[in-house]
Amino acid sequence: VEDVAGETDFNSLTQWLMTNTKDKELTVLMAQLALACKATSRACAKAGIANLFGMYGEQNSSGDDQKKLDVLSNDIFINALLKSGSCCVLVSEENEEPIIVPEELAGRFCVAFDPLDGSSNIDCNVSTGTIFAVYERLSTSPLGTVEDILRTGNDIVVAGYCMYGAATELVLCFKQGKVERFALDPSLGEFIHTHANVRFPADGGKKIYSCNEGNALLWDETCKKAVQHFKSSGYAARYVGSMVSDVHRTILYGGVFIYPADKKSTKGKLRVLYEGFPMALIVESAGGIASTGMFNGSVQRMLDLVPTNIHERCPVILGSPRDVNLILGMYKGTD
Ligand code: AFP
Ligand code: FBP
Repeated sequence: VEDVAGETDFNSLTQWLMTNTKDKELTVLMAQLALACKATSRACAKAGIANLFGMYGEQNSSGDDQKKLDVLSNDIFINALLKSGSCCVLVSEENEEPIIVPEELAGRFCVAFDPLDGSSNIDCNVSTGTIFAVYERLSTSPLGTVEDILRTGNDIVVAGYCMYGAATELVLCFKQGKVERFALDPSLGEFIHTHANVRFPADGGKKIYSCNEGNALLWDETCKKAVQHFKSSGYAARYVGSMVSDVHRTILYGGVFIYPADKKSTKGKLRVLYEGFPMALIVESAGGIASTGMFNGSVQRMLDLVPTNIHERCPVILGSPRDVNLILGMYKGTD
């Protein structure tokens, strides 16, 4: 193993974007998103020292209590995206209303994002992440509109997440493209391309099921039966409680991540625009399956949902075809 200091040739995100994206406005947008991820990574790493643990004292669009780092990371992303000059509509988990970018700063893209997902994990130094989806606007009016972003996941131009874990990793997927991994080199302050064309393990990978089983009594019978099946088939339970970490592990190791609807949360917990859709595009592009399970009377491919509200929720079943198909088969009555 060579010392990293001996390296002389770096595959940076900047260079990767310039080679793979012919669209200059999109390249600028991606560079600003990466900058915001780096700033958020730094804030998470210094949180204990800089007195950034703990509550901010307000509630966000979901009625969740906001942490200081939720507010800080949200400001970081909004400022970076406004300065890109490439965005016309921004939707953040932390803002009840969409931000319609003023004409003098506006560009062609709309971004939905959760600036710091899993923030209930922050104060005990467990991984968190940012999740985002980029759309290209439809309207030709001077200002973007909410309809520009209330679209199916099939219209996403770029989906990505950044994980603030033992290392900071950015995972990107351009439409009809491959899934690419970049790791932040803290000494360079640069994301370095580490893995091209990330795919689920071909055989379904490790036998892992991932869900908040504390809710099991509220689940439907099929979900209970599926998890019982995994338990009796030698599966391991793994659940971080940060979607980015749980999905990242599911893609790399295999298995299934489930956040179902239940008797209390009849649409599940996770948000369509900035959790379900971007993760679904990445999972499908890596060879996995992302479904809602039984939802509104049918089993639906997640990317086909048509959201009618920017903070809409949906149930999530995603992972290796081996495991997701087993659950979907149970819903369809074939298993
Ligand atoms: P927080 O940002 O409030 O921690 O929520 C994170 C999250 O939306 C997602 O990252 C997790 O998968 C999910 O919640 C965990 O939810 P439970 O606490 O209900 O298991
Ligand atoms: P690894 O280092 O092999 O991952 O083992 C970790 C560990 O010893 C503990 O950190 C953890 O609490 C436990 O295994 C998890 O075990 P299980 O796989 O039985 O859930």
